[in-house]
Amino acid sequence: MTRSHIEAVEIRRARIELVSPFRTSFGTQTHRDLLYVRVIGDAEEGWGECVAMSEPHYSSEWVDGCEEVIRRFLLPMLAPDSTAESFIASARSVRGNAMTKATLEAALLDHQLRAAGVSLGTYLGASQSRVVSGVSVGIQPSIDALLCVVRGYLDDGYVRIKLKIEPGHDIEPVRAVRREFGDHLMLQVDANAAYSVDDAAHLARLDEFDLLLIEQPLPEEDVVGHVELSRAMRTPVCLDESITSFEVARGALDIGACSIINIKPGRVGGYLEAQRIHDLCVDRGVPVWCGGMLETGIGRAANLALAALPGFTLPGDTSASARYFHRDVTTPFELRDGRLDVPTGPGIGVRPIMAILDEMTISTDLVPLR
Ligand code: NPQ
Ligand code: MG
Repeated sequence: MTRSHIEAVEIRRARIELVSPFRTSFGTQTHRDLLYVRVIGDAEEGWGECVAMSEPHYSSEWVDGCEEVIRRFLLPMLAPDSTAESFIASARSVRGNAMTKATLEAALLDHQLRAAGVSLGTYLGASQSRVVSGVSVGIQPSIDALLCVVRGYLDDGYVRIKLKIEPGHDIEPVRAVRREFGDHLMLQVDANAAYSVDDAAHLARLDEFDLLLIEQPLPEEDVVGHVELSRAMRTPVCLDESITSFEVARGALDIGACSIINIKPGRVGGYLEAQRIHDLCVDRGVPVWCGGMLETGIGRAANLALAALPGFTLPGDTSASARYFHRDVTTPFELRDGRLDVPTGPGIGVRPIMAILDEMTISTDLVPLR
């Protein structure tokens, strides 16, 4: 196996506008503050994209904090022959900071797999060459606007719709979409932790709409509350924010907090941890799907490799580039028959188009290995 020895790491900050504002129960996003890590070796390089937001609204991490943790605590762990596996072993000494670790892990994986000539999909155990694509629909100003946006995505070919919900904007939008598009539409909702366990009877009113699942109704820390909620409603409960590691996933399944898991590599600390959670869920007969964090092409490519594993039996939030961006930093990912192709080239299989990325770039800093 060919090797490439790490010489330096580039920290790059950039910004990209969204095609339209994305409103969730925790706020409205109009752009993405990006952090990329580029591992530079003597033979190859590797890219990783951080999924943390500008502010700690989805989870406790935020992108400036991630950059600081990478600089102060993670880069000093690297040696010229570091691999994703050796890095993740060292990084156990840093608590939390899952998205931060996942960023550097992804860049190391891309670097080492490029050197070895192996695709990330092959490395992780992908069994599918294309991945069925769903789309996440933000909270809209009116029911009419919502129906119009959903119709547009269905016309694009998306095979599953996820509606963002919050208290005061839940039963009626779901009812309207179900009525307009029929019983066969694959439909699910995501509350981003906006409810409390006292809302169980209210949330059970969603049962009549035959949703695929309800995602993260209660706060991240309230794993136990989801047990009670799961018993109070027929709609399957799926956890997103709460699942921060393999151990939390195992515990949540053991106590019956959820029957489906949304796997996001960033949220669980990387692709290796995501693969372990996938394997656990396959073992338990628990369906999983790959979430999304509005990644540009770098993160999106890596997510497609993961979503191609055999346990990913539900459509994910791995949408086309055009769902979020006018111009992606890679060759754009496009839907064909409601699916996206899993990249087959070495590593994540794509590279940023430097002329485009440079235009979006705010700063770059080259940090040599000590
Ligand atoms: C979720 N993603 O499943 C997240 C939440 C989310 C596709 O619904 C900027 C960066 C804005 C990350 C908005 C989807 C975001 C973001 C929402 C993540 O809960
Ligand atoms: Mg979610």
